[in-house]
Amino acid sequence: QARLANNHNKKQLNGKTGDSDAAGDARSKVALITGITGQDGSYLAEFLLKKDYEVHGIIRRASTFNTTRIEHLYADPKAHKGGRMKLHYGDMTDSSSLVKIINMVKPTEIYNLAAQSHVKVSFDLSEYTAEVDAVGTLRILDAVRTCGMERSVKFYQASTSELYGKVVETPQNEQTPFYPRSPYDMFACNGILFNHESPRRGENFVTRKITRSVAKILLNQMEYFELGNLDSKRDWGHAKDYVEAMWMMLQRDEPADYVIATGETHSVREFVEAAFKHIGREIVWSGKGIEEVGVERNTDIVRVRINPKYFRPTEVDLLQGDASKAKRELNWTPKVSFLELVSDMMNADIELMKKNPIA
Ligand code: NDP
Ligand code: GDR
Repeated sequence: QARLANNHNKKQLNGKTGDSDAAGDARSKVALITGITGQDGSYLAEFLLKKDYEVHGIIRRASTFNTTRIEHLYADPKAHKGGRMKLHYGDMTDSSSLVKIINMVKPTEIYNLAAQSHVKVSFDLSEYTAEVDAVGTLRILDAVRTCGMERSVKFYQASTSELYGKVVETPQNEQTPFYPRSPYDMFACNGILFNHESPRRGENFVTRKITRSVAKILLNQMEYFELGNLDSKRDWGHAKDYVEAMWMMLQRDEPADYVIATGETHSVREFVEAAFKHIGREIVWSGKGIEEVGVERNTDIVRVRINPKYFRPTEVDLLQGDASKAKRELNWTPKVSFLELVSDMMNADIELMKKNPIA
């Protein structure tokens, strides 16, 4: 069976995979997603299942349910059973679990999305973050090699626009300094994804924090909320658009790194304003530095305050991506605009807070 799977994998790589809609081959494709319970993992699983993939995901043991974002993908959500999605316990810090899972699943494509992904937390948990995000990636690559699958697997790495750090040039593209190199001689792509958000975004990232809070304000469940740096600028896209780009990268004949971004940049302040505008209210800013507040026009009620505890030891001030290579080579363009993203997240959080005011 293993030999068959291997032959089949080789066929996949030798077959027609040059364009971004290899739908004819998709039925025999097997994807392994690390981080399947996260924002991107859940959208990607959904996307690949629609393309008829057999989808496997690695989940880690937690004391509370961590499968909320993918529950709807089970054939029988109540019993957590059935369908073409299969979950396996593992951890990015545990090599043997990774080897066992890869050996058993025999994936044709691996999407490595697992990470301690919160930037502020990475300063507090630096060693653990490096273990999971950096050494974890190494463990996956080594596990592929240990299983003798480096010639048959296509590998997607969730890379990040954070790598650009301090502004050297804008917009940032694949040529902007930092040059990842792989000693693994395999089909491996870095998706250098700029910030992407959705109603499934973790609650402590700034966009979701804002949309949750503004929804609560609308429903009179909260009077004001606190933020850190209002002036940092991000290139925010929709996660649904971005997982499609991940898949497109692995359908090419040759591996390459791609920036995935909208090309637009907006400040945290603008995001706040747009979220309030969505509920028909206007925010005006007054005061300076940590004294600055966001006041609701015509009411004089303070809705946003600054709390220095949300400042970062070092801040990335401005991110704006240039995804023209992805447009050229993958024919990828984002479909969801900034204001549509804000609306999508606002509508979802208003619904959520109506149903469950303590969410
Ligand atoms: P999330 O934080 O929503 O999801 C992270 C996933 O990784 C979760 O499934 C989490 O599991 C899992 N995970 C964390 N630690 C481990 C571990 N030790 N072993 C196994 N699994 C683990 O991130 P996103 O979905 O937003 O992002 C996906 C990837 O893309 C991440 O690597 C992120 O750093 C990167 N990225 C994200 C961007 C964005 O704007 N969203 C931009 C650029 C890069 P659990 O549910 O149990 O916590
Ligand atoms: P980021 O996302 O650090 O860009 O990392 P986040 O939403 O956490 O911060 C964006 C900007 O908002 C400012 N900010 C606040 N941030 C949070 N979380 N909470 C606040 O209260 C707050 N107030 C202001 C931050 O200072 C920052 O400038 C995300 C993650 O998905 C990473 O995994 C990924 O690598 C990068 O995007 C690209």
